Amino acid sequence: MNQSTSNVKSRYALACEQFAEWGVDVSAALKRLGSVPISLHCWQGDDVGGFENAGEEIGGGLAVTGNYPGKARTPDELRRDAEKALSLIPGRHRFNLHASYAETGGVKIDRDQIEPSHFQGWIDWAKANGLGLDFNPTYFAHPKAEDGFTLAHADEGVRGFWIEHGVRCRRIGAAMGKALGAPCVTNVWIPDGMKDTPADRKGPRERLSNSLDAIFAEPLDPAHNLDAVESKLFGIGSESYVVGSHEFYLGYAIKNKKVLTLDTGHFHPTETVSDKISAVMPWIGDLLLHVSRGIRWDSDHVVILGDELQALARELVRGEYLSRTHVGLDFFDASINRVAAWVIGTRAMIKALLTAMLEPAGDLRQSESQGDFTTRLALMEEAKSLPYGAVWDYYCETSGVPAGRAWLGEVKQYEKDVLSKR
Ligand code: RNT
Ligand code: ZN
Repeated sequence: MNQSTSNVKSRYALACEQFAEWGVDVSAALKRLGSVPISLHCWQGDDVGGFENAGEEIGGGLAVTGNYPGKARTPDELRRDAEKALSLIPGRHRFNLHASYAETGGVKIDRDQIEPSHFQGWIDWAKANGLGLDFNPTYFAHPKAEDGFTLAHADEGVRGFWIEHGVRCRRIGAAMGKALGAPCVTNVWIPDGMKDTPADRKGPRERLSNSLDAIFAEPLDPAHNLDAVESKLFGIGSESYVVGSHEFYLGYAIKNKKVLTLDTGHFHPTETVSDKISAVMPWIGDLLLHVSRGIRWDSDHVVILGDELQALARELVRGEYLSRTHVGLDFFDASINRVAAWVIGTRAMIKALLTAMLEPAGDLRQSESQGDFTTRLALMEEAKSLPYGAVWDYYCETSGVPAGRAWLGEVKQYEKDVLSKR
């Protein structure tokens, strides 16, 4: 045992004593933490580019800024990069793909033609790496999405094309889930909306509702595929109206027993997803989170261990919602090393869950139920300086990944050896 390992162990032992004084069982928390997979989004690795080579703009109101060198250009490069990131993240996780990451062997296969076979490379890779897979139809970066409408399009032909895409994506999701022995969450997000004040808000929503019904008509085994629907408040170019708003999808998900997706960047900046969780959970089955970090708008900055992330994790733990929650990430920053972005964001998410699991919940609830808000606030503030770092380092070491800042050296080396040569 080297010096630093024994330091990590002794700091952990001291931390356990300190948490015990607050009535918190650290080893029970670590056991729970290890059972929560995070779904890493593939699109941080290549700026939401995909591999169709259509030369299309990403569109859909999505924007990736930055031109840091080393972006993945092929599925193999993306997989190597993801493997590097995953080797620096404690726990067993999932990988979240978009339809635009199909592998078609150089043949042009349009979105209404894709099949599970085009994702066999991903399935084999996931199996070999002990990962689950999640999936998303891609309703952007395509000529038929250029005017900003897809499933709610007024033209029946365009709508039909995108419905067929959705139908095929569910089958692909089910093939992934079946092959990997855990359900794939297939998440529908569409960009449809209007830049300026619409004359008809109702029509597009009726069309979207009908399109979704058509997509979901085929029964699929929930052990293989779970359908999710993701709302948004506004996007670039859809400032005045988004067809798939929160109220729309909340209603749709409740009525049709679908997974509700809450993206932390998809609400007004004074609204928080942490507050919405206990409000929606009594009415829906499962929840999918797209954990992101909006700065002034839905900017998809890399997730960090800030107040809102911690509040989100606390709500999941306090409400015992984790068994019904699929935690996915959704950010894309091309201004920094992309592998580091994955590592930073995912480690932050796991740290937030750890902190939440180490919360002295009993004491806080007791003071609240006694109306002693002075004690509640005092304890919340004192609990902030408990030794979470010592527990985190121990968790990393016992999970076989670098503790503390040591992972950064590995990413820098990978940048030198691999990324800088692209
Ligand atoms: C867009 C949504 C959506 C996308 C990804 C690429 O605002 O958040 O989830 O970010 O599907
Ligand atoms: Zn999202």
